[in-house]
Amino acid sequence: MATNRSEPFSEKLRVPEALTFDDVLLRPKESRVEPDDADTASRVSTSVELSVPVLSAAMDTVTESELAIAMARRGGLGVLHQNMDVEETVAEVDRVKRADELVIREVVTASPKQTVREVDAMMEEEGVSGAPVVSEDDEVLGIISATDIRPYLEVGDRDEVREAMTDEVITAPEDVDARNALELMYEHKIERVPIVDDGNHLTGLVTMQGILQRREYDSAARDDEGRLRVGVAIGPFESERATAVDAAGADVLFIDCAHAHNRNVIESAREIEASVEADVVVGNVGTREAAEALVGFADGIKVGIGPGSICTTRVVTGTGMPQITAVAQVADVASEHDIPVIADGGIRYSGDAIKAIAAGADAVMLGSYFAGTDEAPGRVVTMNGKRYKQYRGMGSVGAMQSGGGERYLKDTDEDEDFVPEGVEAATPYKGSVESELFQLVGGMKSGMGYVGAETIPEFKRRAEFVRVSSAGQTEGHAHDVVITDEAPNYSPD
Ligand code: RVP
Repeated sequence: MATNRSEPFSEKLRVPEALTFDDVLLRPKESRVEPDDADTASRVSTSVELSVPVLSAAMDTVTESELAIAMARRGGLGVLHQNMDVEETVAEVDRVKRADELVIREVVTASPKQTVREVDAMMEEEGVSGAPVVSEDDEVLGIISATDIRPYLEVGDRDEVREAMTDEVITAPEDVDARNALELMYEHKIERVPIVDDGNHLTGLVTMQGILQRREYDSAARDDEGRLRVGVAIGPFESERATAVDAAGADVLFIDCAHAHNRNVIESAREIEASVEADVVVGNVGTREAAEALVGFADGIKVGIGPGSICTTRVVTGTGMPQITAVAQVADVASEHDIPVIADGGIRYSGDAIKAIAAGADAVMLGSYFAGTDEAPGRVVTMNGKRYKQYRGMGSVGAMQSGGGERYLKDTDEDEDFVPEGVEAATPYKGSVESELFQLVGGMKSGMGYVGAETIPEFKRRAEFVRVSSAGQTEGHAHDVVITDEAPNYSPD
């Protein structure tokens, strides 16, 4: 059959160059910025700012509520994966939202008619050391603590709570803030303050322990109500999940698709965006044209076609875009519309993360970097004397079989008949996410120092790249030595 091409095929071989992390380095510049003074605050979507612009990937071996809580407490953001049903996802969002709440809403209460023994057992079971005593219609009648109960337990077990409780209760109104609550606690030497409405009905509880815990995380990512922020991955056509997690208070929805430059995906993402309150980030894409198709409605654009450590998209489909070029192309368009860009995948070192920002990203997303931490799901396994955790692509056979490969599934995929675009693997066990984040952010801040930029916007303006040869790459790694002690932020593998 004749083709209608007007250009010779050989013209296709005049190809543009596309670069990735190892192809470039940041050019050092005159600086007065000490790494400690560098401020990494940046946006992940039009209305969500983070003090640490780092996201943990929406993968079933990376982000569930435990890692999402740890990330948000330290200023980053966890994105819950979509390999669970909608109810479970809502429960996971809830767990993050409740983790550091100033006002606890699900309060363990006692009834005045219960015996002290019953209340003692209940408090032990619920893991609390005190409880407001309320009437049947939730009016606050008193408060009881383990110390109030102790003398009664010694004299008899039939005593009712009303005899043991403190009935002059210090309460606070709904709009109490942490400082006022703490002042009340110090003034009255108490550890918990029930929150009440105008009719003295219980609406919540503030505890000293909760306030002190919040203080420890002073740069945490919090919403307007002071709750930790959380992101959720949504399949491109999953409006039900989107509506449910939006109602549960999710802050950013990530329309999660291996190739978001697809008309059906874009149409559906646009509808989802219009129907929810949360910001909606759409991805993944890797070209200027894709960015142009998204800037009209997306609150953020996620970039990455094939750079992931467990991703085989490029070899299976022959398609992809080296990540530094992909980020820069998308950022060219997105920045004109003031829409944040997230560089997703392929980041192995802190240096890669800050290079992605120099190329135009506002935040970075990492999978393998966090999969080995305690807070990621899955257990530690030992192979050849080294400890690992499982890490698998969401387009791997295992993830697709368990329902999580939504982003890679095609209509033609039957039950066991997949064309995977990812592998199942293991990643070295790393301990707590706290030290991993410390190293990642520390390295990024040092990069800002070398370029002489105090803030991320300034860094993006000042940063320039140089092209690195393969000899230059070799020179950049530890070379001609035998490493005797592992560094916490570098492994030659
Ligand atoms: P990495 O940090 O290099 O491990 O990459 C993580 C990213 O890889 C994810 O955020 C996602 O965009 C991508 N991914 C996840 N699963 C797969 C796959 O199976 N191909 N790819």
